[in-house]
Amino acid sequence: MPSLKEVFANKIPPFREQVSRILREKGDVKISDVTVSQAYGGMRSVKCMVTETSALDPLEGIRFRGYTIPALREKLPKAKGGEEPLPEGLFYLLLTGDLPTEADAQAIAREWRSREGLPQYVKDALDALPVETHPMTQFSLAILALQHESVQAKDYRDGVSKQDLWKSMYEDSMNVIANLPLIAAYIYRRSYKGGVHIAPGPATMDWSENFAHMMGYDSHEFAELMRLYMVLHSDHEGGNVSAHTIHLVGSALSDAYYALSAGMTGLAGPLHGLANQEVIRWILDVQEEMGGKRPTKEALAEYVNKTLSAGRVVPGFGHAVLRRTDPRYTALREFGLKHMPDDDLMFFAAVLYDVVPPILEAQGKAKNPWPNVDAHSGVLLVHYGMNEFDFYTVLFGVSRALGTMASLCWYRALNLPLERPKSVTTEWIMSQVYKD
Ligand code: CMX
Repeated sequence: MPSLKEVFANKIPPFREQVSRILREKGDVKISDVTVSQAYGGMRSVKCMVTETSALDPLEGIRFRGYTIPALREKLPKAKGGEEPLPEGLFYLLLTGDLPTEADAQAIAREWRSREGLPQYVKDALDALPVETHPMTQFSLAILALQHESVQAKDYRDGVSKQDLWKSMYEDSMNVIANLPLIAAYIYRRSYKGGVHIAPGPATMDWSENFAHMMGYDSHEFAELMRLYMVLHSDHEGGNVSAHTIHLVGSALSDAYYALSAGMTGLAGPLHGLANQEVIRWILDVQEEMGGKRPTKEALAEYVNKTLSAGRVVPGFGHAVLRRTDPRYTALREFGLKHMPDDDLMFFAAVLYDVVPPILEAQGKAKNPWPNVDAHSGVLLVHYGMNEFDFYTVLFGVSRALGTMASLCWYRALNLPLERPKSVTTEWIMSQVYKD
């Protein structure tokens, strides 16, 4: 059976040729225009970058290499005795575009486990920080510290040809992915469990199961949740803040560690990945206000209105691209209905689903009133006893590495150039739009 690196290597020449041909023959064809609103408004919907691993349709939601989430849950290999897809298989799909066999996924599981090894200096760097330091700060810093191990940085120094830098990018990507669960678990245990660490489990454990184990969660169900969680958060096309940051930083030939560390600081923003911790805090605040009782729709509506009148957003609702319920939300909801249908927070999530969209619609500002992935993830984590909300975005970050590292390998394989859009001044815009 060829290794993942060999399969990837074989895909590169024909795809390089295809992209060169498109550029040669159709390089001047226009695919997007930019309006003044888009220039000021965060470049919404401007089609100006290429990402192969996934595509986001406003109505249908995400497709990973053409596969919807329900299709992936059905088609990707599962762990022994498990029903959720293995992130190892998803990574194979994201990198190669092909569905993996069970043996392909197992080979990656073994390879990631064999690449584990967190240097002491990374642990020392983390231990030098106050324990209350936000877990995302610790996460980004630890990835940056690990840059010392970068194979690409060394290859570049040694004068390796640009054509071949994808090889060291692949090595860095696989190494960093293998070690993210160790970093994240180290942060979790030092921040919340008195610094009592848990060593990696036996090599037979898959990536997610071992991650759950090192955090201190050994149930079969929690390992299943981690597998699903790691698949769902892995990629959301190229324009979101974390993926775009990783692309931008990587385009300077910065290695995987620099790029990923930077992307994680973007994921830490409350309008992006940090929303998952905000949602659960917000729900628990509501629960407290209701005296711990299950809320009526009217009482909940009042609380939503109070949040909006205070000039705050309702976390977990809305999306920059999606215009329907996020299918990642639906997948998490299905997991909850299967494993914890009677949980109080499941009930809360259901009532919120009924109450929030009509209020946001009536307010008339949010373009999408429906829930996003963050509206449900915390509910499931709390059920299993993970109440450290500040840590949730780290879980998101471990997962987000899968899509963004696969993309970074492709950016390097295609030798995509430095990203350098043109900025303009308001004076220039005025000179263009008020010509008469
Ligand atoms: N509650 C209240 N107001 C909202 C809202 C919400 N959930 N979602 C959007 N709006 C408001 C925006 O704040 C904006 O108001 P202003 O014009 O006063 O600035 C207006 O509606 C238009 O926003 P939009 O075009 O619909 O949405 P954006 O693309 O600007 O922002 C997002 C998208 C996700 C940041 C926004 O919907 C939001 O803040 N949601 C709550 C936070 C959240 O759940 N984030 C997680 C997103 C998923 C992820 O990236 O992980």
